[in-house]
Amino acid sequence: MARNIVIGAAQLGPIARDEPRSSAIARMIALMREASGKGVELVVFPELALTTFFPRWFMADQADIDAFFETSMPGPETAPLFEVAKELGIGFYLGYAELAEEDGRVRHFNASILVDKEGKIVGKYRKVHLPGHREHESWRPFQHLEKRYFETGNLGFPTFSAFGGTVGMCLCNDRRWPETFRVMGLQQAELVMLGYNTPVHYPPAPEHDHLQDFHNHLVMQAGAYQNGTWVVGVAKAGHEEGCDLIGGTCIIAPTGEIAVQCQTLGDELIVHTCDLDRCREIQTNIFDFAQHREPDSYQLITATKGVRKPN
Ligand code: ING
Repeated sequence: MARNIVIGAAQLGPIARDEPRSSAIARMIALMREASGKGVELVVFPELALTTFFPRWFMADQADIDAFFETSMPGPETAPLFEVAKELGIGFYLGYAELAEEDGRVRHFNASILVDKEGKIVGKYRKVHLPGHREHESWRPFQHLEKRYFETGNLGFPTFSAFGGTVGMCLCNDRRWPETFRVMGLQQAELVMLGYNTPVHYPPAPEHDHLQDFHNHLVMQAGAYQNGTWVVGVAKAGHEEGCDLIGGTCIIAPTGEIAVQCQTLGDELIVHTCDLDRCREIQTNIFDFAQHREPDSYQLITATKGVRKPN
C-alpha cells in the first residue's frame, strides 16, 4: 500500500535587488498554478525566496537590512500566495527573512514555514547553521554576512505531522551538517524540505568552486539515505546581482537516488510522486536506529563544539 504525495520543487531564477516582493510572489504563483495542473499537493520554494540574497552586501544601516525582512507572515505582499494556495488546495514550504518581537526585543531569523492545503501555517523553522562571517571583509568579491544579519535559530529541528506523514525542514547550510538530518531522522522524518542560495564561488576556498554542484547533491543524498527520508532541495539559482548561484534543485528518494532534478538556472518546476512508505525500506533495515545505533559511543558529538585533542 503506497502512501503517495505529489511534490513539486519550484526553483527560482535570480531575484534582482530592486525587484518588488510582488514580482517574486507572481513568479511563485505561476509555478504553483503549473504545479496544480500536474496534480501537485505540496510545493517547495527556495530559501529567502521573496528577495535577492541580501547577505552578499554589507549594509551599515539597520533600516536598509530590515527592508529585506517580513514583519508578518502572511503579510500584505505575501497574502496572495496563501490565497492562491488555498484556492488550489496546495500546501507549500517558503523560505523568508523573519523579523520577530520576542522576549521584549526584535529578533532576526533566516526562517521557513510549512503551510497546509487550507493555507494554515502548520510548521516553522529557523536556520541553525549560519555560514559566512560577521564583519565586512573587503578581500571578498562579495560578502556572506548571514552571521551578522541573522540570529542562530532557536527552534531546533522539529518535525511535523502533515500531508499524511512526518515532515521536517531546514535551510541551505544546514544540509551540509549530518546532525541536521539525524536529529530529524530520530523523529522519524519521512520528508525533509529545504531551500538554498549557494554561490558557485566560495572565496575562502576557490579551488573548490568546481565542486559546488557535487557537494550540493552529496550532502542531500547522504542525508536522505542515512535517515531513510525523502529530501527536496530547491535552489534560488542563476546570475543574481553579479553572483552566480548553483541550481541542482532535486527530489531525492530515501535510497539516496535523485528521482528528478532541474535542468535550468531559472524558474523551473519539477514534480515527483513520493511514496512515504518507501522510507520503511531503509528505516526498518540498514538504518533501523533502535537496532543498530550505539549512542554511548557518540557522546563527543554533543559534548563539544570544536575539536578536542586526541587522547
Ligand atoms: N549558502 C551557502 C551554503 O551553505 C556556502 C554557503 C557556499 C557554504 C559554498 C559553503 C560553500 O550552501 C547559504 N545560504 O548557506
